[in-house]
Amino acid sequence: MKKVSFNPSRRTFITQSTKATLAVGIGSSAIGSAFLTACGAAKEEEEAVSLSTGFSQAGLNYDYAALEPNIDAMTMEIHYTKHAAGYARKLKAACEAEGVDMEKPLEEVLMEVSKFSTAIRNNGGGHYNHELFWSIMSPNGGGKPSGDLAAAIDGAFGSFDSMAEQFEAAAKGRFGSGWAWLVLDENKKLQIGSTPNQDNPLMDVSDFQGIPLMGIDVWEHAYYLNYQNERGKYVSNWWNVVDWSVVENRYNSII
Ligand code: MN3
Repeated sequence: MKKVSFNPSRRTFITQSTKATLAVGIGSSAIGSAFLTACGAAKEEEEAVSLSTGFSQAGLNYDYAALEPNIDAMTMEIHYTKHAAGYARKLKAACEAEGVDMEKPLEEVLMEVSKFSTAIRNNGGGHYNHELFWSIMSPNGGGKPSGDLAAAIDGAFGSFDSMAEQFEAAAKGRFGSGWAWLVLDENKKLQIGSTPNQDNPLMDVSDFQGIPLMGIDVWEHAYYLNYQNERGKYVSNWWNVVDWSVVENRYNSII
């Protein structure tokens, strides 16, 4: 009988080496470590606080009804007090079970999330993503960014409208549940992409890498009560509540 020797196909090899490359992640880049330093520094310096996401819910800066008609009050209340609160609670439980030091930035845990359980990946991502999401929305939102971020958007995408078009396409095109993002990549270039479930671009397991500046939740729980199946309408209206001053602060703190 002919002996079958182990001979991995090229396809297997490529898959494995791609995974090995991805596992390094944004955390190993210069911008990744600058970002982590800024997250750590935020504990002492109040003005840098927008960059750091702790392990607990920080609270909303506006009422549940404040983003109407773009996002309805009941969606906001259920989203914040049930969905997001659940991620925060389960993240803490998982960190306690796995001995994760909750004194260090959550961002650092996410950048090496491949070392931890699926519970930390799902709930750590869920908690981080929602905290960012609440912080970049405001009843006084809308309009366009200004300053360096506006110039960077023009440079990377040609115009604000072209950026918005690409961002909407990423949000509408994400199959199933997930998020669309505007990030700074390891070369400090703006990029748009999306991630499934509660993954995010900080995670070493994500194939879309970067420092999140802005993200939109496209899980059905984020819009279904008001928009039903019309994710596209929700995404288009979402621009009315984006607080560009916060997104600009994130950009200016990292760049
Ligand atoms: Mn959500």
